[in-house]
Parts: sequence; structure tokens; C-alpha cells
Amino acid sequence: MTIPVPSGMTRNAEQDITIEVDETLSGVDSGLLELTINGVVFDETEFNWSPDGLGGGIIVFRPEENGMTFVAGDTVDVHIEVFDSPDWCAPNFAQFDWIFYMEPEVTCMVLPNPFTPDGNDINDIAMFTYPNMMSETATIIVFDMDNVEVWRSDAPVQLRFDEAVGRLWNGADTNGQPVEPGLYLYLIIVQDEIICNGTMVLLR
Ligand SMILES: [Ca+2]
Repeated sequence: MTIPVPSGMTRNAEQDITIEVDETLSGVDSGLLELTINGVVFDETEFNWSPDGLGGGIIVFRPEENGMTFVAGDTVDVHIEVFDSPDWCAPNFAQFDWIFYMEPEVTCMVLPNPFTPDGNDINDIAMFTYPNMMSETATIIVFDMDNVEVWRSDAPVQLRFDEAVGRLWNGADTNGQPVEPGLYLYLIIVQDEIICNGTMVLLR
């Protein structure tokens, strides 16, 4: 078991890395544990090692204790080498590799703006973005200038940056009728808080 999970995503720049070393070997020697994170090697003086009494244990690496922070949008490489300490033969050796991802920084935006949903396939769809959209669901609401809601969409967690599920508006209202050209307001709500608001122009 590891935290973050392999290929998982976090937005914590000081994400602790927890590794459960579950050796069926003859006992991990903590002096022979080596952790490499983004190419920097750490030994057992630089992370916390808690033996489980069964020959394995748990490593906890705290980046802030080692002057390390993770950068939004980066991939973090984790590599560990474990030697066991048998009484009677050369040490066995095991290594594990995995990566996790730092959530990219995304700002509040709607593009293109103006957008022109007139069916000519050019700028016909407006796409919204919002902070932490790869880990948070959102509700996007569009109002006309009389503060009447014309469109609403629930966006799931955007697992892939290039997907836009729930973040696209084609200029039709909730009943599928094209709305009038003009200026519209939008809100993006995450966990009951408005995290984005702005205006957008619809031209036909
Ligand atoms: Ca168009």
C-alpha cells in the first residue's frame, strides 16, 4: 500500500509519501532502505521508519522536512530499494517504482469569449474551466442580464485535462432553445462556494 496511490493525483505541495513495506523476506533492515524521489536519494535518517514487528514496516517521507515541495502539474517519481537482512546469505534486494501527479493549476475561464453558437462550427461551444477541476465536481450556472437562470450543468471530476464533460455550453437554454445574443453572467460553484464568476458574450 502506498499513499498517494500509484498514478494518483494530489494538489498538496507537501504531500506525505507513505509506503508500506510488506516483506515476506527475512526482515527489512532499515539501514538498507533507500528512497529516491524525483532523482534525490534519501536514507533512513531522512524519513520515518516504523517497523511492524513482522519483518516489514511503514516509511513516511515528509517533503517539508527535507526541503522539498512538489510543483503543480509535475509528475513525482518515487523509487524505493529494500534489502532484507538474512542471517546466512547475501541480502535479497527488491525495488519498487511508481509515480503520482500534482494537480495542474487551472484558473477560472470561459473560452472562447465571445462565443458564436450559430452552427458554423467555429467558436460554437463555450468551455468553462475552474480551479481544482481534476479533483472537484462543480455546478456551472449561466444567468441572463435579468438574473434569470438560463442554463445549468453539473461537471464531474475532470479526470483528463482534455475532456470537458459537463463544462460545455452550446448557447441553448435548459429546454434546448437557443438563447438571445447578448451578455451573460456565469457562476461556478464548488462545495457550496462560488469559486468563479464572470461575464460572457454570446453572438450569432
Ligand atoms: Ca460560430
